[in-house]
Amino acid sequence: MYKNADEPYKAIPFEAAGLPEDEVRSRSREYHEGMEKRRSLRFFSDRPVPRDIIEQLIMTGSSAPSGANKQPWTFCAVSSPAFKQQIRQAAEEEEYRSYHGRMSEEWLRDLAPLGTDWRKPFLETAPWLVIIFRKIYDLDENGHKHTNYYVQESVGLAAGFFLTAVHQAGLVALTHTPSPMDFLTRLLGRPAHEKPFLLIPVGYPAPDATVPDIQRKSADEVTVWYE
Ligand code: IYR
Repeated sequence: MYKNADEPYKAIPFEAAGLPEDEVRSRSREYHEGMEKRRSLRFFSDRPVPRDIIEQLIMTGSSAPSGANKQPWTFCAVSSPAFKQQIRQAAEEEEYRSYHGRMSEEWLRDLAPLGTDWRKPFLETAPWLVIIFRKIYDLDENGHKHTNYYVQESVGLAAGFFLTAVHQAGLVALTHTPSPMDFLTRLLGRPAHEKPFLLIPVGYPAPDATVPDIQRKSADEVTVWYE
């Protein structure tokens, strides 16, 4: 629900961790080591994940910073087999068209190392599909529009926080982008000012899951220092 923006500035104390540098260093290293193990996975187990766990993961996603603290996102969490089946069917129809003509030759060549195709069985196997919507504006109870800011950036951050939480919890996820994605607005009955942003299957990995043999860039490749 829309929160009234006409609130004055009010500050409260911030609880600083105040850790020694060595502790900060070892925490940075350990966190990085853990995050380097994260992989996008396409092979899920059908082992159930209780709803309370998904809610915790969503609340970590929703703790992300956002433009003017508007939190311009909705997380739809789908475990209903009927909904998952409809989503898979609609996604595969779009993906089939994408892989058979809509995507450029260059795009298809770029995807070859990932081993993807139009088939998306994981949309039914994974116990949960979390679909993040971006809210281009908010509506208050009188139907008045209220602007959101940096919506793309904000929702990208929320998705990143969510994926991090999934990984830290010991679960796996895929950032899936069936294109176009408007069928999700229709199937999930979302209002027109909410646009699908990412479809993220979440669950346990299949016992025989594999991942593409690809590498991440090095620190030198992604960093420029100005000291
Ligand atoms: N949406 C398609 C294609 C796809 C596109 C990119 I960029 C990827 O990194 C992976 C897949 C699909 O999900 O297969």
